[in-house]
Amino acid sequence: MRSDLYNGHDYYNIDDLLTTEHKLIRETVRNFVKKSVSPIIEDYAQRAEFPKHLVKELGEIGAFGPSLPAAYGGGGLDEISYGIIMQELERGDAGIRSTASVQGSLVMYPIYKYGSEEQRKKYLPKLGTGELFGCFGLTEPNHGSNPAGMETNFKDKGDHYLLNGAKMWISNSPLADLAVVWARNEAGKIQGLIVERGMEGFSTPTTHGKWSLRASCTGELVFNNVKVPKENLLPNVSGIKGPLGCLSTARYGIAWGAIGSALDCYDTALRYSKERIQFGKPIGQFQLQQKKLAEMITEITKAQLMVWRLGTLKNEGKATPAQISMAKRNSCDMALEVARNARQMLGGMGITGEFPVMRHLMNLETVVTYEGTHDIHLLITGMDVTGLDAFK
Ligand code: TGC
Ligand code: FAD
Repeated sequence: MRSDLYNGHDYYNIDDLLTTEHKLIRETVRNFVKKSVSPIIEDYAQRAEFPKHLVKELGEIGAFGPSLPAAYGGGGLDEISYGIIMQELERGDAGIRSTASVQGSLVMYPIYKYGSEEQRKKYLPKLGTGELFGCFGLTEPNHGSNPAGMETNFKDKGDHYLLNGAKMWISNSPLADLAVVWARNEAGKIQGLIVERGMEGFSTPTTHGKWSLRASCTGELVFNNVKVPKENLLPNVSGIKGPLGCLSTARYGIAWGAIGSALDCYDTALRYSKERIQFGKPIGQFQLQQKKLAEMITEITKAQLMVWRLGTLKNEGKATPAQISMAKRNSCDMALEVARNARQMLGGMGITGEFPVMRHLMNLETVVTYEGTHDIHLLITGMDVTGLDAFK
């Protein structure tokens, strides 16, 4: 069992911008990670197994939908608190943060934002505690970066809808009790449906052989003439802006989360650089290693400032999807670079499970890909600054 000595890094005194409540929330989640995640996560990742028992614990610490209203299963917290929770969770493991992102931003959020009052009351409190576990089905085998091309569809059969199609790369699908699924109606409009485990014709095969996000369970959603009750349609949104709106809330969490991976890699490399002796001195005394550490903490600090500002904009209802997209891309890119350099600083030890760095590095290959790839986010910024749409 590895000891977790992490105590945060705050080079620009960003703590001064946080409230006492923010710091208390951070301490709670950090303690949870030290007690319940760090001691077990490497073994689960090595076995490619999701620690399902953590779902209830994540509910207990308020990790699911922290910025949704408390009356609907959320935490009633501000957006900075939400970001801090995601950062601390990913400091433990991106797969654990993913679980919270999916449940809060991609399952609870659409039911809260686009659902009927009956749907909100039926599902949200149980999702908030982790009694129910959800997943989000947007990506398809033939439509990843361009979900608007989706083929999954449903037909109105009078007293129910008939759903056909398939989703792939779905976090938590093999274990989920329900899925928020995006599909095309007969008029070609994209709408959301709540599909529950046990509905005939609905299956969730597991995806095997991942080298990344190994402590998170990924699978497919297969719909073969699934009869979905009419009351399971999300009534208050139609069009691709429905799922894209959910992505904006999840991408915001990832922008904070990836900094957690970077902080853990930096923390590990910094510690190691003072302990590992080569040529008669700590490797941290060599200029080349100091350059790596100096660049890591500089880039981490820039990203910390960016997400803090984004959080204040989001609290004021002013953060644009393009601003969120930029922060998601920047944090992931930065964290990957930090993880690669930290891995090198640990030499051979860097490839082992004795240290968390290789796990974070491999996880980040997913984090930089899902919720929109690096290239897609570059094009979103490109479109925002030029007014010219590369996707059309
Ligand atoms: P486009 O024509 O640009 O826009 C259509 C409508 O949607 C609105 N919109 C957004 N609204 C909120 N948030 C956003 N991020 C939005 N982006 C667009 C837009 O204003 C418009 O509204 P309206 O009222 O005019 O109709 O749509 P497009 O189809 O051309 O989109 C292009 C593109 C590439 C930006 C979009 O398709 C995209 O973002 N692609 C990336 C796909 C992606 O991110 N997939 C993620 C799947 S889920 C996932 O990965 C979960 S991982 C979970 C985990 O484990 O953490
Ligand atoms: P593609 O879209 O095929 O892209 C391949 C390459 O082409 C990329 O480099 C991309 O940047 C590039 N590319 C594509 N279009 C353009 C363009 N116009 N210009 C320039 N370059 C372009 N999805 C869900 O719906 N729910 C989930 O819970 C979920 N969880 C996931 C978990 C994991 C572990 C992974 C790996 C993925 C998950 N995803 C999920 C899917 C994820 O969102 C997609 O993988 C991602 O959006 C990219 O789609 P794709 O894999 O089909 O790649």
